[in-house]
Amino acid sequence: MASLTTIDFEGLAYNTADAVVDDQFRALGADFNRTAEVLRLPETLSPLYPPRSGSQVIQGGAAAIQIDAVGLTWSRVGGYVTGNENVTMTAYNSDGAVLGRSTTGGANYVGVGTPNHQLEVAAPGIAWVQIMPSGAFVLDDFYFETEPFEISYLSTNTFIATDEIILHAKVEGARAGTQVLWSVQGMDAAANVGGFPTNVVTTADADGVARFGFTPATNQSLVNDRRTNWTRGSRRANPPMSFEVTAKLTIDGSDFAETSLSDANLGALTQDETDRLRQEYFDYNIPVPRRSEVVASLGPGFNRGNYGVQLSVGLDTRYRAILAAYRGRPVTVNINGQSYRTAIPASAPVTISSGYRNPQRNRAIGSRYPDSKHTRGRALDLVPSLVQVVVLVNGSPMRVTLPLHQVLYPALYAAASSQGTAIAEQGARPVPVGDPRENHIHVQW
Ligand SMILES: [Ca+2]
Ligand SMILES: [Ca+2]
Ligand SMILES: [Zn+2]
Repeated sequence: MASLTTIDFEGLAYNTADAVVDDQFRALGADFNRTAEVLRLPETLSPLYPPRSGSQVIQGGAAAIQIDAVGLTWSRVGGYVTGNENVTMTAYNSDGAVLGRSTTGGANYVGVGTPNHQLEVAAPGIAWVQIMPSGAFVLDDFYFETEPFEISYLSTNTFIATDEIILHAKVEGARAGTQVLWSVQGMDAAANVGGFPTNVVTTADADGVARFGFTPATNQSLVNDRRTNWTRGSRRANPPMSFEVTAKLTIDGSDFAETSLSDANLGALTQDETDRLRQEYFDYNIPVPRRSEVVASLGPGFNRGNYGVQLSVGLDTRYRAILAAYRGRPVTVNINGQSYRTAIPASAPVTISSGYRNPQRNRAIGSRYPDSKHTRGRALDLVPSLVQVVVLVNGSPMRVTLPLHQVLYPALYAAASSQGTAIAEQGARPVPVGDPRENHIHVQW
């Protein structure tokens, strides 16, 4: 948040060797350089150059007064000047480019003008100002408005526990003693987990950038929480883990500014749907798919998971290939002890009872195998529906229903075997193909 700071130069020594303004206001965010002598009424300051506040002002020494922004740049800077000639304040950015100038327009001490002429420059990114000439002028009530202290992401704002999350904060006038302290707080699904980084000290680099990275999974409390509380099975999508990150800027050990991610114009640091799904694989301690392997839901049959996204290694193309191999397949039907050749009709339905299942859903339906091919998008459970065919019996057409276990399941098993490893199952238990207990064909690849 922007805040206005005014320095009135009261209370400074005025007649000793210390009567020079230099680093006294660094912790407030302004570093005076090239020396500025403190003058005080009536001892050292002429009444022709009256203070704007109190009894003290500063005066340029051998060179122009230069004042550097410390910690944060300024959006507005100014002060009140009385001189015996024109005085100019020039504002620069950190690259030394001129951002603006403000001048008094000529001598303004008592008797020739109006003392305490306000100089001000407002511009984004002011890193320092210079007030010239260095001769007979005094300055009082120097003020500046700091720009917001901001955090930015280097990486994206979604993640899983093993990703390093990297944040930046820009510090101005960086030098020894200018540090940024970072703290992380778990939110949403991570709200009850402690042990995240607290007041981790970073020092700005030569560009003034303080860099902080943390990897959630290095917090063993989080790993324990995920592996304990998020592997019990669920028929609903997991809520996201989110983090609030706070950065505290200190100057010479004093707190100067503080900001949080929630103050920034960034999306919250929170898991999107793809990463909530990927997080489950970490939680179950099985290989985590890449983001590029997560695709939009293929629909209710193919996606028996809890999310609008899923894994699919050819679930739809394999299903279509199995269907094509099943339909039209020659089969034999037994009528009154006599065998007749016929085929699976071209419209014979095959239902997908289960395709992709995310690990939590897989656990919720009772699977003991988190790394089942269903959680990898590499398995389908298929169920044939009853169909009728017309068979010529003694020259007369006869409508017969193809027997489920005797004809349809073996045909579907054979068709599925063309696309992967097929198993006839009763629930999760393998049974022989054609066994009356089978209730689906599981096929995986
Ligand atoms: Ca200084
Ligand atoms: Ca003053
Ligand atoms: Zn299966």
